[in-house]
Amino acid sequence: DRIPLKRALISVSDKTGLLDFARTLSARGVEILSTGGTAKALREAGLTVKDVAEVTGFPEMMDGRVKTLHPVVHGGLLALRDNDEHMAAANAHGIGMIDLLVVNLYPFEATVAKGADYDDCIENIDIGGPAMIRAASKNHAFVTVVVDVQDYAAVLAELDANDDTTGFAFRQRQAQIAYARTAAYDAAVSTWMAAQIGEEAPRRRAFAGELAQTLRYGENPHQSAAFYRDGSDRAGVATAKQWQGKELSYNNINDTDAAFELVAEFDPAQGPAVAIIKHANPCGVARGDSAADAYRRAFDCDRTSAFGGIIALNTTLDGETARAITEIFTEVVIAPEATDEAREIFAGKKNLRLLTTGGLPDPKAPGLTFRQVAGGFLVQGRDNGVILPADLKVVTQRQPSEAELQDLLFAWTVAKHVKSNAIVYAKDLATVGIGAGQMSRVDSTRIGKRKSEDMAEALGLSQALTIGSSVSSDAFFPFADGIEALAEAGAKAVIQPGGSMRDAEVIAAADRLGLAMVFTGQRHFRH
Ligand code: 93A
Repeated sequence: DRIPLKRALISVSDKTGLLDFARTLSARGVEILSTGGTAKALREAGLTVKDVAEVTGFPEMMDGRVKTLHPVVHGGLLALRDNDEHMAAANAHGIGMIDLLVVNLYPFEATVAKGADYDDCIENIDIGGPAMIRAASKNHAFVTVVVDVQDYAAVLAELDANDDTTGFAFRQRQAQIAYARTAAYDAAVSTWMAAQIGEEAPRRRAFAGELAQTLRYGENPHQSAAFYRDGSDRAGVATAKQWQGKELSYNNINDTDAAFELVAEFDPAQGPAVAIIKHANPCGVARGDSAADAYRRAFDCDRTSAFGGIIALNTTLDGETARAITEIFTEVVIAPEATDEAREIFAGKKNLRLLTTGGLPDPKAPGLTFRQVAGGFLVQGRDNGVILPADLKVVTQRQPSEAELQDLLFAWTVAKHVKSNAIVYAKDLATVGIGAGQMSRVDSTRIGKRKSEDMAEALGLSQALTIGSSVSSDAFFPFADGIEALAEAGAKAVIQPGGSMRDAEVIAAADRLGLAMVFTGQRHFRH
């Protein structure tokens, strides 16, 4: 299965590493065919190359749309060398075999990312490149294909170790990588086109991703894992700059994302906000007069759980906040920016990872989320619902006060980022008790209350922090018992979607217990 490498076709948009690679191939006696720009670059470096145009007998035409789409090229890639008829056809038509195909595609994804216009994006859809890649990959019994500049070294190593031949296993692996590339490429085109025609619903969509990082393991050490980028420029963990600390793990990435998406809900123009995340749920979220103040108030929601947490800020990480954070062990801090002073303080904590994103993601932006099920996966639009004061409907006799209204909206926003059933108690724009991920809403209510009592005790306070709080529920209360549990915790105001069959009973209970309650008309399940 060893195939000697005699003739290569090189056609690359990204010319990184090209000259060294081609020079080494040349030195090993490999004949090089090439397209316009690639041939020019090689010639300028003093290498001998043959133009594909010379082999096909056709010039590159139509602005380069037709360069390599010719039987002389595709016959040379697809012919089975051990098939007499194939070889007779090749001889009859003057088709020479191509043993190595090196192609990287027109930079479609990068063109879209830099905001190019429609025609520019269209012109950057590569046709000849994917056609050759797919042909060479199909014929991996004889042909070696390379689609990534990072694989040049592996090709040379394979040749080195095997007397200038490639083995079947190597070619097969390269073909597998190549099909991943063409599939992702077409998916990127389809995704872009969906955006052009305003097709937001995830119907008839292909999904693209580019490997960003092979992870050491997944959620648990016996699970393998990798991190893919989807090519979007949404500010967040996938596009952030990491300043220090070891590689993020699977769980770190998941939690960092949850943390940053949550704080991004809070407009920095209205002041700093900080979220602390554990197991993808917030264990403290607060706004504050300063970032440090917001951090301390978030920390005071549940100091026990905050240990080893992931912290996100909606504003610049400054020195004072960095100092406060380093008082306990934290895994990751993510913020739009960090001051030099903050970075210096963190530099002393080798295990702490610091990420900066340059900005905040838009909570209202469209997008898709995925979930695997056995035999398939679910796709939905991201939960970009945002409630404004004008959307609220007061359903009780008592109106919420202005301060309660602010806390209700704050708690509502946090609850959107808490696993269902979610109950969030808030006071003065800080969470004071969070009940997450319970099968019964009453249980979430009780857990939030209990955690608040534990914290009050730890802080040496005389009463639970939930007394006088405002509470959010991510979905409606099916029965009045949830409202009764909230009143027992000392809550004074409630925000929830409404829409239960027993809304009347629930509202009557709130009135009886002296609570103010508002309906949002929108639900925020999160599983
Ligand atoms: O416009 S194309 O789809 N038509 C072709 O026939 C074709 N053949 C190769 N683009 C084509 N290519 C692409 O040209 C390659 O995939 C590569 O990205 C690029 C290299 O062009 P140059 O050598 O002129 O820089």
